[in-house]
Amino acid sequence: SPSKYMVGVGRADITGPAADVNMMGYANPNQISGGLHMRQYSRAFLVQQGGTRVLFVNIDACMGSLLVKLEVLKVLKQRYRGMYNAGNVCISGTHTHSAPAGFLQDVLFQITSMGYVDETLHAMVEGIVEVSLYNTTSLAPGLIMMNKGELLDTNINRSPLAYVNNPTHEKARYKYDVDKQMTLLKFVDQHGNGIGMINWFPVHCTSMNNTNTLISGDNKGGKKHFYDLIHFHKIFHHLAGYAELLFEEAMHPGSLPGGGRFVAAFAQSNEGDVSPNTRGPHCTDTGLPCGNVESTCDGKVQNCIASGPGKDMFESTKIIGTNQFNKAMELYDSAQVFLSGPVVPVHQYIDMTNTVRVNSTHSATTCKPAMGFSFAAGTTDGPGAFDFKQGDKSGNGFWKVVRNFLHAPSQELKDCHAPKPILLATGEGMNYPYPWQPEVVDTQLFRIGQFLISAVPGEFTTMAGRRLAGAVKQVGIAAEPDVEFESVVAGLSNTYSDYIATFEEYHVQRYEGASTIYGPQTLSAYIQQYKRLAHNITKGSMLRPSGEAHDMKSKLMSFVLPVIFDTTPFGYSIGDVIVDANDSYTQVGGDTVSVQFYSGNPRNSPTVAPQPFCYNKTHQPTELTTPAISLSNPLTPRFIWGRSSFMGNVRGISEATIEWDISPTTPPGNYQIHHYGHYKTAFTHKI
Ligand SMILES: *[C@@H]1O[C@H](CO)[C@@H](O)[C@H](O)[C@H]1NC(C)=O
Ligand SMILES: *[C@@H]1O[C@H](CO)[C@@H](O)[C@H](O)[C@H]1NC(C)=O
Ligand SMILES: *[C@@H]1O[C@H](CO)[C@@H](O)[C@H](O)[C@H]1NC(C)=O
Ligand SMILES: *[C@@H]1O[C@H](CO)[C@@H](O)[C@H](O)[C@H]1NC(C)=O
Ligand SMILES: *[C@@H]1O[C@H](CO)[C@@H](O)[C@H](O)[C@H]1NC(C)=O
Ligand SMILES: *[C@H]1O[C@@H](CO)[C@H](O)[C@@H](O)[C@@H]1NC(C)=O
Repeated sequence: SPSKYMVGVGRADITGPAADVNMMGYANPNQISGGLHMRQYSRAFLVQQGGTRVLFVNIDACMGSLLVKLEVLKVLKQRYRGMYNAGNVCISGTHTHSAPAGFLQDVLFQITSMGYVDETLHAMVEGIVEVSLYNTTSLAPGLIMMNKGELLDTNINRSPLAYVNNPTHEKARYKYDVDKQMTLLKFVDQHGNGIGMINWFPVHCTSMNNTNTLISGDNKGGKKHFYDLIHFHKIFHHLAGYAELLFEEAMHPGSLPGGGRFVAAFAQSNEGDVSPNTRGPHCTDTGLPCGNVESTCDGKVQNCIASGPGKDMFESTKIIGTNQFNKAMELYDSAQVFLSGPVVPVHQYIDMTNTVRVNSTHSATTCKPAMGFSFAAGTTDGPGAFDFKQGDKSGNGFWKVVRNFLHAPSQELKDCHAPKPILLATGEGMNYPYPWQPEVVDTQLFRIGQFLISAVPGEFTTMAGRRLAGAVKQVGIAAEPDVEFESVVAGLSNTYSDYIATFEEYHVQRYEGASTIYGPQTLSAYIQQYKRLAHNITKGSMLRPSGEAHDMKSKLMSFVLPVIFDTTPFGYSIGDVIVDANDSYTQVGGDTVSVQFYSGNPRNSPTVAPQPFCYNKTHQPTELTTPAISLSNPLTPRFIWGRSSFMGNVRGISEATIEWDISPTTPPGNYQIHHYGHYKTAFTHKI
């Protein structure tokens, strides 16, 4: 019989700086934000039973971050005394690679963003804490249902040659070398009306590649223009967008992006070795596959790039997002299994450089953090910039010299990480100006009835995630044999500590193994720890005391320049049109309207939408932020920010281009394109 829970859902805008800031994920120094494709949101799900609550927050960001979590907790602890702590709050990232960087506190993750970026952090923290959900009064009785199903043609393994090194008997238990299962929770109020949906499905949000500079949620969170008319779900005939916004719009036809009451989150799982680029890696020059262990073409990684299934990254994003949307809607509609049982969170900060018990006969030790040479090769979703290759177990002489200049790893560290050749000894002597990678991480497990959520501080590969979820489930079943436990991995939660590959995959030293930072026993350590958490959750056993999170906020440095001032060429004012729209456009040809204005830097108004809107001209908008036409058609325009010339750059001239794709479903009419923003004056520096 279903348990009645107190439930609540909420959503808030967390969009970061849409100009001048490096994007997080590909570590490509040239991928700097220059406009807005779709805003970023946080989506929160709160479940309470008795006096115990768990809060799961899914954010359209590259990952959860300890810095963000600590800042959020500072606010929540003060506002809602005693209700929230590190244990019952989980913040998990969708893993989009098209959102601004600068919200992590470790040096390695700040290199391409030139330090931490206060604007990114601020937008994220404000957005998360402002969700009007956290007070007890905003909870209402409700029920939660669960469903799961197989989603094909949406993910592939990007390191199959590491996966095959796993034990044969273990591989034999699985049909695929990536997980195809989507697991979904449906939230309904006491009248049975749907209020929210969250699902976990493993796939990198790297459909948009490392050339994209518009902020976007990628295949899970974002929303793109469609050129074609697509038939979707029964309640909706033609709508455009990607998974989260698509779902929310389907539940509230005609609502603005981020406007409807229904909250739909597409969360990340064990996606470490999982790519959405289903055509697989090919050489960009010859078109031939480059599936060798090094993922190279003519010895170089730069030309070996995975793409697909669409003709370009926009279409691929659309297809992968739509597949997830369709499967989620099907599972949502047919969900019948109710969650039943207690709500229990458990959490520990643990020092990952401690000894682990591998099995009943062996113990081993995890290592201080270090990155292998193959880490710098990048992946076939986004190759690195230098001459590093994947599967490198010996390293390269020149870079060893460069590395020794930073810090030469000790023999002890080398032995601990073997067979990984160490490129960056991040955990040893690299403490300047503050630690390069974390030693203490969040480990966390939520129980909602028979549903177990292992919130993990990094990117588990397919097999690593299967082992962890399986181990946690076994502990549950041993304690309560009558309960049909369901066990999911919530990837990229709370702290970010790179990848977690299996012991066997580690020995192949592709990107994921090279980025498994605590050495070959990293996964064993996590399995040991999450089993302990599961024992606590099912049997109430006490855990041994553990570490404390390191809060670096006061030490963080930033080298991102502020906006100095905004100006225009002589004779023009901010807001003037540079290139106007044409007199008319046609629906059939899929015309794109393009209008350009002199504008201000969008960083002047981080929390105000520089989002453009298209207005129906005969309908006077009463409120500037309310578009007069429904956005359920593919009408969401793109905002592209740029500076035209070198002189423009020096003098702070911003050009805002608004592009709006007309589709066959766009109603004929007269439209106006409005663009809103803020500028900083040269003399008073007022915004
Ligand atoms: C939470 O709710 C209580 C009771 O309605 C109210 O007094 C309090 O101001 C609220 N706190 C916040 C931070 O909204
Ligand atoms: C990114 O995708 C575009 C197509 O949308 C393609 O032209 C380009 O080569 C890709 N670049 C990389 C580095 O993947
Ligand atoms: C324990 O792990 C070690 C090292 O991986 C292995 O050699 C040994 O066979 C394992 N023992 C058992 C009982 O599984
Ligand atoms: C708009 O007009 C310009 C200049 O005449 C032309 O180059 C462009 O193709 C037109 N765009 C559309 C979508 O018709
Ligand atoms: C524009 O607004 C007018 C007045 O509200 C309405 O009659 C007309 O149908 C609208 N046109 C479109 C294309 O939405
Ligand atoms: C988990 O179990 C409950 C119930 O026995 C205890 O109250 C908690 O203290 C315990 N958690 C830890 C971290 O040991």
